[in-house]
Amino acid sequence: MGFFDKLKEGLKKTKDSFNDKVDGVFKVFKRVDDELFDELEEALIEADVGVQTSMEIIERLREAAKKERITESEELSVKLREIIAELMEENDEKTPETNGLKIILVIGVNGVGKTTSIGKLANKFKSEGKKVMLAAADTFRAAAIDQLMVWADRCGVDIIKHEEGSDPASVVFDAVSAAKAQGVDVLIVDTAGRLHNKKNLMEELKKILKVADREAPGALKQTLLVLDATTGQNALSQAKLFGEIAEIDGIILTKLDGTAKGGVVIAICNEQRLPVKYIGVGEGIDDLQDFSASDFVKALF
Ligand SMILES: Nc1nc2c(ncn2[C@@H]2O[C@H](COP(=O)(O)OP(=O)(O)OP(=O)(O)O)[C@@H](O)[C@H]2O)c(=O)[nH]1
Ligand SMILES: [Mg+2]
Repeated sequence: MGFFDKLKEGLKKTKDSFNDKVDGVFKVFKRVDDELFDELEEALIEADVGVQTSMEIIERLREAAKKERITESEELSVKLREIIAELMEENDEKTPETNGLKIILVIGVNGVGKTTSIGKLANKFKSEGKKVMLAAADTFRAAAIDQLMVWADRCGVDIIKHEEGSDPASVVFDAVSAAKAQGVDVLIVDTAGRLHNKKNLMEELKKILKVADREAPGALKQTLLVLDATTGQNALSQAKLFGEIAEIDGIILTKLDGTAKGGVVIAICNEQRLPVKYIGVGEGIDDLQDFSASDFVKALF
């Protein structure tokens, strides 16, 4: 399956929801008037776009309709797609490139898909010819370390691990040393997602970053927050919460294949001012895609 077909397939449930709710409005209301805008706003909220973002979209759409004298709803539906893509692209800065070491810290609450996404990322970078290493800094459970080992095996990349219960920052210390010694291009760090103690988690992440800064001052560091799309608006609140804990560079949005709530991507991009970098569209090793707002919108409608 090609890249775009896979995206479409992965977004099927979200697409159905959009078709049903949003496109439904365009079918019922042929003329552009206040009633149409009201119904459309309602439909966007129902499609998990979020209240604030839905209102913003409608505001922009109203302006565009007025300025461009759009009177037919069919024409307005084309405009809607453009506006959604625009809104999502506004925060999408290019990830800086480096010839040296890149350290990716992967954070997020339990079960959102951190470890799985790390496995998929490792595979992706490796297939691009990069030397990849994993660091098992989720030392909270032995099973977490084992799970990352399985992915390291599957991808054929090295992994640095300590015993269960050991200090995550010391795992990162060893991993950074090994990465430097072995000329690694990308070091990906798995972390524990226990959010029940916000302060501890914040301290833990800070310590990890401090070690990485000290041991590899020249390395490019990126913190990616993993969010589970099936949780809908809850993913949005997690983004807010983690934004208070760490400086986030981008989002990995997982499990889009299993949900009709994919509309939340639009709210995350817009309200959190955070770019979605990757999306998960399945459990397999190839089921992680670079995110493109324009492809997303194309696949959605
Ligand atoms: N369908 C689908 N399932 C996914 C995707 N990403 C992850 N999963 C599944 O989600 C479950 C949890 O994934 P993990 O990678 O273990 O999540 P985690 O964040 O590391 O969890 P903890 O280590 O317990 O905090 C697994 O069963 C994965 O296969 C995705 O894009 N699509
Ligand atoms: Mg994990």
